[in-house]
Amino acid sequence: MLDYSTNVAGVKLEHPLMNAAGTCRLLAGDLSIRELVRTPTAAVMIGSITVTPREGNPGNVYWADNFYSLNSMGLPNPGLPYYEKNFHEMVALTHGVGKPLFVSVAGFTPHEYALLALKSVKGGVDLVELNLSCPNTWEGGNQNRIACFYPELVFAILGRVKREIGADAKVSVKLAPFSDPGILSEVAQVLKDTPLVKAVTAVNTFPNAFAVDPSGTSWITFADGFAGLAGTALKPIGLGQVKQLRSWLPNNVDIIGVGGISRGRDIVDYLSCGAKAVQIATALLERGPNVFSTMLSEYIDIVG
Ligand code: RRO
Repeated sequence: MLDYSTNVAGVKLEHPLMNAAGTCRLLAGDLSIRELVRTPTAAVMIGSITVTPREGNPGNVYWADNFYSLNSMGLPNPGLPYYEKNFHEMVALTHGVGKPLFVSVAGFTPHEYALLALKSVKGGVDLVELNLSCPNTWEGGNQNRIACFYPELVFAILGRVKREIGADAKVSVKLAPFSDPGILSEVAQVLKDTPLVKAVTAVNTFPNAFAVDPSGTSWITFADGFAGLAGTALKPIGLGQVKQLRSWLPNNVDIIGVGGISRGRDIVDYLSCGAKAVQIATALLERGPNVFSTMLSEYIDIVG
């Protein structure tokens, strides 16, 4: 038996491929935990979850073609009470098939991040991904800031979470794509200086992309059509972010690559730039759960 196993943040994975946040939120239904545990995904990632339930943004909030996807989902999820009630069963289901359960959490304040992280750890999840990069929430007509672009805010959130769950907890921080390498290096320095951070997930979608249909109307109807861009078009950006982060972060901080991964070749490319594992969202949403076995056999064909 060949060994394709890897390790992120001290969590062993059978191979490097798992689903990304934004693709699985519930115990039952479409792309639910029950469905994902029947696939060869290396881990099950749920969320992002928030303290209070959210319906998500109204209207057409997802669009994909061959080269990219756009979404303005707006964090739809049943909220922390649902997860507190169900973490036990979720963990039992995933551990029952030998997979770890990861949860992506999204707060609106440092306190909310800490609360979500604490309840997740108490619920028995194997890794908490702090989503500091959601591009799609608006309040009173104003778009919320994306936390990871503000090094002082990143510092405050990490400090608050560390106080609540301790520096030994298994935590990854999900970042947006940065166009300014200077700010990315500052944020990397903050991550490096916080022992809580065992991994970085790079990258989230590129904020406020826009596309029109042939009649000139935006595909996305919420927020004037602005939406996060993912899919194949994001891959060179994701690889560049992973490579920069790998050069700045110490070896005890792992990188989980995400952005435009849809073939075995893409997994190999992310690993060659320094990722230890990878996540898929658009490929999974577009092609369904069979995508894991297809991509894994392509990956194995390449790496032997
Ligand atoms: O829910 C969303 O709109 C969303 C989130 Br939280 C995120 O982190 N990234 C994204 O593309 N969409």
